[in-house]
Amino acid sequence: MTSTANSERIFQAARQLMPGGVNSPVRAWGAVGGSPRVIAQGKGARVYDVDGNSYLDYMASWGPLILGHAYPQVVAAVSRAAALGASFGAPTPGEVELAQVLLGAVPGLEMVRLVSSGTEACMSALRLARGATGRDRVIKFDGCYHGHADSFLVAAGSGVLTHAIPGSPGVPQPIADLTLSLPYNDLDAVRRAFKDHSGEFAAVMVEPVAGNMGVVPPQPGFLEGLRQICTESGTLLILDEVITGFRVGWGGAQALYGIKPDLTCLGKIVGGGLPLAAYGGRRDLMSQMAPEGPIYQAGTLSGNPVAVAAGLATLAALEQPGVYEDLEEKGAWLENELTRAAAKAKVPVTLNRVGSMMTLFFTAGPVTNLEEAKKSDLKRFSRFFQGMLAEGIYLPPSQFEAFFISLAHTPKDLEFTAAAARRVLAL
Ligand code: KE4
Repeated sequence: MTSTANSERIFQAARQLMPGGVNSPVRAWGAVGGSPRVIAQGKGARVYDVDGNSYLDYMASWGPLILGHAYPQVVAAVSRAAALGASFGAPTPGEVELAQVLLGAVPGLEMVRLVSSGTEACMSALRLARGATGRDRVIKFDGCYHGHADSFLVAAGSGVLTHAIPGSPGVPQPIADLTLSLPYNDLDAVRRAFKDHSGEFAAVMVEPVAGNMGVVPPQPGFLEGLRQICTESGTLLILDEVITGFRVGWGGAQALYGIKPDLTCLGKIVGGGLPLAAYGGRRDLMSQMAPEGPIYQAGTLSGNPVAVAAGLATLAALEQPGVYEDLEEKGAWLENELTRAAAKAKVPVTLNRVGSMMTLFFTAGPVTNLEEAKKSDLKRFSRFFQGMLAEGIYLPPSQFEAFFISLAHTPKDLEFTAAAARRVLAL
């Protein structure tokens, strides 16, 4: 391992210019310590820091890079689009094509709107739910993260969890009071809430596979129960598929589990690593968005043609036959190897996985909700993170995040990763 002097120098300079030296809190490595690597380049399954160190990347930029970095067809499409002009603030042919692809792939989409981030997608879907139902309250789940809009920073996951931020200063209490956060996978808690506040909920917003407390799959019946409760009470079911969309399958988690939401949020993969996200769903709901309807949402760069080009090229590659079988095979192989390595080293772990997204929790488990996820030994996780980094494996710097396998990870890469894990877990 060569030095990290350039990373440290650049990061120290960054800390004088940007809060915590980063443009998003989880990148600061607060939970694992040490100085974040400043990344200069990505290529395939690897990223390279400014000191020339190379790492097998399982961060995938928090999910989008399912093809691996600098995928040739994505680079070519982005270059072509950029040469035609970066943005017009006008309809473009690419956004129509991407909308058609999304509607063809995701069962719950009858109409869609493109935006620039998952936060924007989720906050817009909630505003639509509130406007369409005339109700104000929303249910979310502890450990789930739907971006940083005020209504969602209540018992949120991801960076809010990693940095143990209770909610966030700056969120007005009357806004926070409209959000009820319940334990994930706890249908009885949901039923009680609807009994106590029947007719008051505009929406239930849920990650159909939670990724922001670490990976926590839905227990059998959980999503089906939410669907039924929402249908019976005129509450809208919003699936936040910003991570799971095109990650766990071509049609996302809603196709995998056979759940038809009223609204869906997408992000990450649909932009191929560029700033593009989307929300959509039932036509009778989406048609209430301005200018067709009265509910307002807008964006200068929404449907940006360069980001759309990256998204179209990414989805074209994912639509090829065998893609998700390949990701499932790689995920299952690595899950088995990591589980065996931990057992051999007598380290209590729980590995939760859906397809190519997984989390190795340092707790005996099970991990079916946030309370159980928080039983993880965070010091042990940090040692694992740092040990794997020293072996040239780049994992997300938090126990409460997912790590991702891309199409670019080869069997050799996975074997290298498993061997590194055996050494690090045995330390
Ligand atoms: P963005 O605004 O970060 O594009 O998306 C927000 C969001 C919404 N919904 C889900 C399920 C998400 O996972 C996210 C963002 N995910 C985090 C990491 N898990 C982004 C990383 C970061 O905050 O830097």
